Amino acid sequence: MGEVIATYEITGKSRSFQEKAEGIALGLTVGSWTDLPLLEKDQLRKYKGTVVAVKEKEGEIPAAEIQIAYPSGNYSNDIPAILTTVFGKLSLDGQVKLRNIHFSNDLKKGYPGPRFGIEGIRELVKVSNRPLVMSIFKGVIGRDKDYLKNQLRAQALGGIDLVKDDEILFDNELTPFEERVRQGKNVLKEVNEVTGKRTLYAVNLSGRTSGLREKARKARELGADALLFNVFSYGLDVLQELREDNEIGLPIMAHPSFAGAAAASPQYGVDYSLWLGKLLRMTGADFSLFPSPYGSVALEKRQVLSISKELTNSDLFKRTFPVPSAGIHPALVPQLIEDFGRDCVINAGGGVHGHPDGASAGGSAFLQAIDAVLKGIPLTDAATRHTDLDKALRLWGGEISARG
Ligand code: 1AE
Repeated sequence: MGEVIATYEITGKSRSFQEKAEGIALGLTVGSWTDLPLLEKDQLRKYKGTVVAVKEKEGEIPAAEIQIAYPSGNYSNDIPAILTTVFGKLSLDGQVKLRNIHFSNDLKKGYPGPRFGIEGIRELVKVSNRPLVMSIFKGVIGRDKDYLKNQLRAQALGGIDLVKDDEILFDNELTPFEERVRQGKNVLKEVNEVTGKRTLYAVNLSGRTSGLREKARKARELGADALLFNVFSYGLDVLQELREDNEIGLPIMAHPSFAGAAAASPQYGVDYSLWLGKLLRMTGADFSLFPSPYGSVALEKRQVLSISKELTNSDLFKRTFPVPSAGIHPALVPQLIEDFGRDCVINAGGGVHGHPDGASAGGSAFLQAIDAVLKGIPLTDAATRHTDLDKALRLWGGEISARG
């Protein structure tokens, strides 16, 4: 089986990087190899990490990009073992950023990738050639089933493709998980009979890890469309378990909550493109949500573009839908399509519910904006013919500023 090659960015004293790289290659594999008797050295040689490259970077703070190859005999082919190998103790160093992990094709074959991928999801929502639109339940903690039903109905009536639970809505007495699935299905069937459009609903799969598999299978049995999952509060291997279970077999939407705890620092932790891009795709997410560069919680533009590239580049796996999110409103649609193309999901909570005429008009304003952009019509022109878009632009239109 092939090896993994990890790429790191390290800061420290200039010209100390080769030594630091050798220390990492040794420390994360055979440990105190150099002090051992000859016989043991020979036996351990094939397990030692190899420094592949050390490139000093230009800049005021001394930094270098280093690459280390880890032999496949050192770990089992699973994410917990590989992350522990390449960034276990090292993650505590505080001056090392894990930029990327290269997996050989042999290793990649041990991972499922998305079950549906972009093409499969497009078949489910019956939308072939435009960005999808998703909205989010808002303000539903402490509300009852009727409140949720009304919110779902309003969102779906606007023609939105997908509605997801808020990630902070957990199992609770007022709106229990199974009940949300049952009533979601009924409401969306009713709306479908009126509009001809079948919106999908992603229910938040939450609770203890030991109960997730059964809960997800039950959701499938009750007719759930998709699962929302707070992957980083549980771990990537839990996502993979859910993805690989054929009795679950539902699209999985990975929420980025808690991802910043490991990825937000520029100096240490894991790169966002690995966390919300490559590893989510390998372990089976059909959708990866991440903050866009334009909204309330923003990532830098180069970061979101590299996440999106990892989700959609040519690979052994199906493609994962990039879902730029957080503070999204219809005036941002031209910029989002310029950044992510047609194969993305435009996701908005406040930008749907905050529309002056309510969530249904909010959803339709997004669809009007998308239609205009794809036809090459400026939003302001389209707004003269579409009241919902016009009202959204009056509220949110204006200068767009990006982070980074
Ligand atoms: C990065 C995830 C965004 C999300 O889950 C969420 O709830 C966004 O809400 P709005 O669109 O910012 O209101």
